[in-house]
Formats: sequence, structure tokens, C-alpha cells
Amino acid sequence: MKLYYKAGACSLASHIALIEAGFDFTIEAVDLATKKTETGADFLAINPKGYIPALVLDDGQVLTEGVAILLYLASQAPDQSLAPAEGTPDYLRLVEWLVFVATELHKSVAGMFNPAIPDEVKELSKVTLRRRFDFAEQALAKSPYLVGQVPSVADFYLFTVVSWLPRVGIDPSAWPSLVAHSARVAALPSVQEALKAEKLV
Ligand SMILES: N[C@@H](CCC(=O)N[C@@H](CS)C(=O)NCC(=O)O)C(=O)O
Repeated sequence: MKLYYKAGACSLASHIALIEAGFDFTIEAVDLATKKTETGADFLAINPKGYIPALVLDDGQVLTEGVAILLYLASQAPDQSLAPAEGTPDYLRLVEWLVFVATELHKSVAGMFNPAIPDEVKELSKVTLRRRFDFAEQALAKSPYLVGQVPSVADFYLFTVVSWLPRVGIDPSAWPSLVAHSARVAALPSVQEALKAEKLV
């Protein structure tokens, strides 16, 4: 498998999951401005959507959308407990968290990086975002990980999005359980390996 990624971007969650799952894979960086990969390939020919993550499967198919990639990787490594068993109530909780992180957190935090969005709009958006992080904080005050006692792909995704907060002027210390969760996830060997491979540590 090959993961197209940008260092520290949302593709980091897929990168961590690939390591946790124990797959053989390679990674290739994408310049999102020029849509060229680090080997000079035209990324739009690989993923016409033009964004990462994109995962090339062993049969050549290209899977896009972070949530789909995370669920695929978890399903291919059932022994690694990256997701609860499909069809169980906990599996639905996992999907619920993945959609929450993707639609309520990821996209809103990412908007804060956009210089074209006026500051007043960003401030309004931060009010809603803080409420969303309050919700995650309440959940993580009761449980070390989003779904139960072991890290799942949803934790890798939340960790990735929370890592962007200081760069968009949101102080995560308002949410101590969320900060503790990020520290717990950061301590996983797979996370350190992914951060090193992306030259972030
Ligand atoms: N719907 C996609 C969005 C992925 C996304 O937002 N990727 C960002 C980086 S975190 C990106 O590649 N942006 C560049 C672009 O949209 O041109 C997903 O959930 O995987």
C-alpha cells in the first residue's frame, strides 16, 4: 500500500493506523499547492479530488476520505483492536466519533488556516468549535479513549486535529482531559514512528 500525505495534516491519522495495523506500506508526500508528489507525479491523476489522504491499495485501487481509509485499515487488521467488532454498539460509537471529528472538528479547525476567511468569521466559528471540544472533553473525562479502554482509529484522528489547535490560536489547556488524551496517544510507539517519518519530531 502507499499513502499520499502531507506532514502533520489529516493524513497523519491514516499513517498512524497503517503502522498500528502492521502493514507493509510506503508514503509519498504531496505538495498540496502544486498538486505534485515528491517524485514529481501529478497527484490529480492519482486522486482527482486533489486532497490527502489517498491510499493506494495492493490491487491498485485508490481509496480516499480519511474516515473510509481508517475504517478500511481497522477492518484489515482485526487483531489489532483499531476498531470494535463491526455491528456492535461500540462500532457505531466509533463511526459516530469519526464523523464528529471529520465534520465538526477537522473541517472547522482547517478553516482557521485559510487566510481568505475574515477574522470575524473565524471568531464566530471558534465559539462553535469550543462547544464541540467541550463535548469531547466531557467524554474523555470519563474514558481514556473515545471508545473504551484501548486506542482506536478515532483517537488517532482526534489527536491529529488537536495538534493543530495552537497554530490557529486556540489554547487546548481549556480542556485538560483532551490534553491528557493527546499525551496518551502521543506516547504510543506507532505515533512516535509516524511523527518521525513525517519529520515532525
Ligand atoms: N474530505 C476529506 C478532506 C481531506 C482534507 O481536508 N485534506 C486536506 C489536508 S488535512 C487537503 O488535502 N487539502 C488540500 C485541498 O483541499 O486542496 C477527508 O476527510 O479525507
